[in-house]
Amino acid sequence: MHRQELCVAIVGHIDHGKSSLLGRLLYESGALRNEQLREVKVASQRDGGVLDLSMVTDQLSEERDGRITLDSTQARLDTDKAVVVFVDTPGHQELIGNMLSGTGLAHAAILVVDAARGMEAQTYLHLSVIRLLPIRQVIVVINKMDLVHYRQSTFMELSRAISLLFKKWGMAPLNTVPLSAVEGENITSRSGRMKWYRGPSCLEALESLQEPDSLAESAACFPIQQIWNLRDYSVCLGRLESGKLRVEGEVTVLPQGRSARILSIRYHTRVQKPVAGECLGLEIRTDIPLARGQFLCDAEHGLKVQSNIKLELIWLSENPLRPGDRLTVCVGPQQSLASVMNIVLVDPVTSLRVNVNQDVGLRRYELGIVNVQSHDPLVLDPNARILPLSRVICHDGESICAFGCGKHSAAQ
Ligand SMILES: Nc1nc2c(ncn2[C@@H]2O[C@H](COP(=O)(O)OP(=O)(O)OP(=O)(O)O)[C@@H](O)[C@H]2O)c(=O)[nH]1
Ligand SMILES: [Mg+2]
Repeated sequence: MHRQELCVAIVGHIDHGKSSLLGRLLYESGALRNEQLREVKVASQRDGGVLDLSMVTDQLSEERDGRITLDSTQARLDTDKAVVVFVDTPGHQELIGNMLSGTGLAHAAILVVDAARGMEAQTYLHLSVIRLLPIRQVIVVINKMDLVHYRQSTFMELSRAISLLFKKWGMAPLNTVPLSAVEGENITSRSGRMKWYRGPSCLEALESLQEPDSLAESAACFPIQQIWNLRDYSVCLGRLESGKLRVEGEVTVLPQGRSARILSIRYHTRVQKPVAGECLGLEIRTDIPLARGQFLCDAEHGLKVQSNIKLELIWLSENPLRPGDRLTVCVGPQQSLASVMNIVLVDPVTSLRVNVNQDVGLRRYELGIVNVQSHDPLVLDPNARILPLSRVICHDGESICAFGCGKHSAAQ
């Protein structure tokens, strides 16, 4: 049976045990090579003797010496039921950029919470990242149950609080799994020390994740990367992000909203039915000159072209964002300068919204809803089915200053 690869990001507050959990999962599933295990054993001996499985992914000497994950790393687990590519991400607030670059690839996430410490600042911020991307399948893991003597009441209290938090954001975890990464309880098989728990082990929860949605079912979307406008037709190169295209099919050119006909489809050799994710050359006939940054879409595309845009952002720059500021908004291959009209500050814990203090502005690592007027109209997918047309990055001319998702104001 063909099994699709599923990419799972492991996120959560610093030191809550993300790397230890991943190392333990790989170890107990027999996915570690002998030399990998030998190397981790030797490194652990130098460091006190107890096998430290966080070193499976924390391989840099700075990571091992500082006992902290600095950058995202990947590890693969191939079981009878699933093929999972894990992305271990750093929990330190200052490393949110590295956390984002790893998490952006994921189809699902494990949110790790320390049983003894409960939810902390990055638990909330990472949940906001998951929501904005959006990652729709989330497993919550309550780790370090050994530190609370595997008490059911501690687990119940914490899992209730986490479920409430998810609910505030219109989300729900698929499972909430109590475990101990260090003592290896409830990792690949049910724990004898938490007989009160009736749910799946961590591995069982992972194996019941849904495979990624087939993008072929969404509307066709082909961003134009390169173009040659010839006398009778145009040749465009790009990647089919979603949906299907066919020779002689009618498509709409966005943002202009003009129609075009596909004369031929080329992918090394002539093909008739390209699938989502493939890089293609298209011969197109239309009555307007085509340019990089435009899109070819199904006539029934559901996408919106607008300049008045509502962005939900995590602000990353040291310089706060204030109404009246200008920034460059990037959505897939499109970018436009935009003026900030107003900013609403969102509390990642309570989900409450207040108008931002205009003198203070939106500060680093804060979450905000920012209304902007873009100078050029942008194509966005308000339903977040075509991810490159929903995710937004902003830069201030020098560096990336925000990450988030975009919605047209009318869609709110
Ligand atoms: N008692 C106990 N300690 C744990 C458990 N899991 C992890 N730890 C300890 O918690 C500390 C942090 O573990 P890591 O796995 O490095 O945590 P992390 O979430 O990957 O940390 P960052 O990547 O830096 O955010 C280490 O000292 C681990 O040994 C657990 O189940 N029980
Ligand atoms: Mg780590």
